[in-house]
Amino acid sequence: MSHSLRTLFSLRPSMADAPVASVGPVPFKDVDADSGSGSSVLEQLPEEHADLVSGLPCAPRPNGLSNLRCYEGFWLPEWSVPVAVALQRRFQPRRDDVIVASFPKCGTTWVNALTFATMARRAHPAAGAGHPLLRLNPHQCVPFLEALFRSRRGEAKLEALPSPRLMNTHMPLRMMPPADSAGGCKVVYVCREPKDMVVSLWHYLRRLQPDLPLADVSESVCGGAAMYGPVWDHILGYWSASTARPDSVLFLRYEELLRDPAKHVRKLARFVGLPFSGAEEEAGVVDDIVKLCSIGHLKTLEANKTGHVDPIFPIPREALFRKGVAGDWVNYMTPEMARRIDEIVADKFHTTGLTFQEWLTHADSIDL
Ligand code: PAP
Repeated sequence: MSHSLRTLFSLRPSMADAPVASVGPVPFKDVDADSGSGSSVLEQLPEEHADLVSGLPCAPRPNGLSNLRCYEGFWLPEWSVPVAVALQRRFQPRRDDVIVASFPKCGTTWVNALTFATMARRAHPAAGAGHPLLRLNPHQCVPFLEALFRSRRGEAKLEALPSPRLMNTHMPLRMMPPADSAGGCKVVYVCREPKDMVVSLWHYLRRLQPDLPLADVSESVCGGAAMYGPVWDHILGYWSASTARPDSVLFLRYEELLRDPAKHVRKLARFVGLPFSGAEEEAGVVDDIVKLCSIGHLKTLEANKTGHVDPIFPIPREALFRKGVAGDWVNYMTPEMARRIDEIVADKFHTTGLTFQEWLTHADSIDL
């Protein structure tokens, strides 16, 4: 078994008998007194990592965005190389932790919301007027591992969180800690058709650089040197883990979620060990969760219309909620751009059983 597959899956003996809490994860912002007041990440780069970072291959990026460095085969923002090291060395998942993992722009915000609403439904009924997702952005409910591992203080906050913890990461599977220091936990990975991911990423980055050409974003993704890329290796790491250990890694696809969100919420609930009861089904709890987390609903909420994604990434939160459809690439990509991505996808995935074929043939954007 590779390092990546050994990662995350062995039970830490001390956690094996930990009681299973039933109230679900707490909304992170409610217990994090200073969330939102974060300072510059670059100021917090630990001294001891300066040599490591400066010795890695570099892909400079314009407009004040952090340079990318290639660490263990993945292009990470410079500031997050020490974060990856810290995660590998010190992150100790608990048996009842759930981690939402994704490549950026593949449905993270949605799956954070759905997983939070599903796991926290006993403490916070989805139809309730006081639901945390009505006053907080999904990223405020589910802490970002990379942000926490920027500092020892952040690590301590994570350690202090009551179980079960729900967290989010864009890190590739191989940046998770090795088996001998890791507790067992569950990972919910969401993947998206790469052309739609590229178009979504382009729209997002244009908030920082309005004249950014789509061709530049597409090229960097194809060449591998995109944030957290190569995207194919990111997807394949989690895909292989999900086929080897389906009880530990749930592999979701954004397009399938769009097609039948209720079916996937049920799947998610079973996966995290909280299947819907007959009474909940009758009461329409699944539909309540789907409605609460729908892009149409989330977009209207003040918490998602105001504020910024991250203190060091000054993009407004409302940019997290754009169209939310499959097939939007046809509205922006040239045939050559699309063909190039399709060819790489075919080459990288043809032996894996993972296919995006059903989405390659769509001529129009599908409003689901
Ligand atoms: P992140 O990696 O920065 O957190 P992420 O949430 O993964 O971003 O991706 C944003 C995409 O998910 C956007 O896609 P688009 O640009 O193609 O429209 C966004 O619209 C979509 N999205 C966000 N929330 C939802 C939702 N509730 N339902 C469906 N799609 C959503």
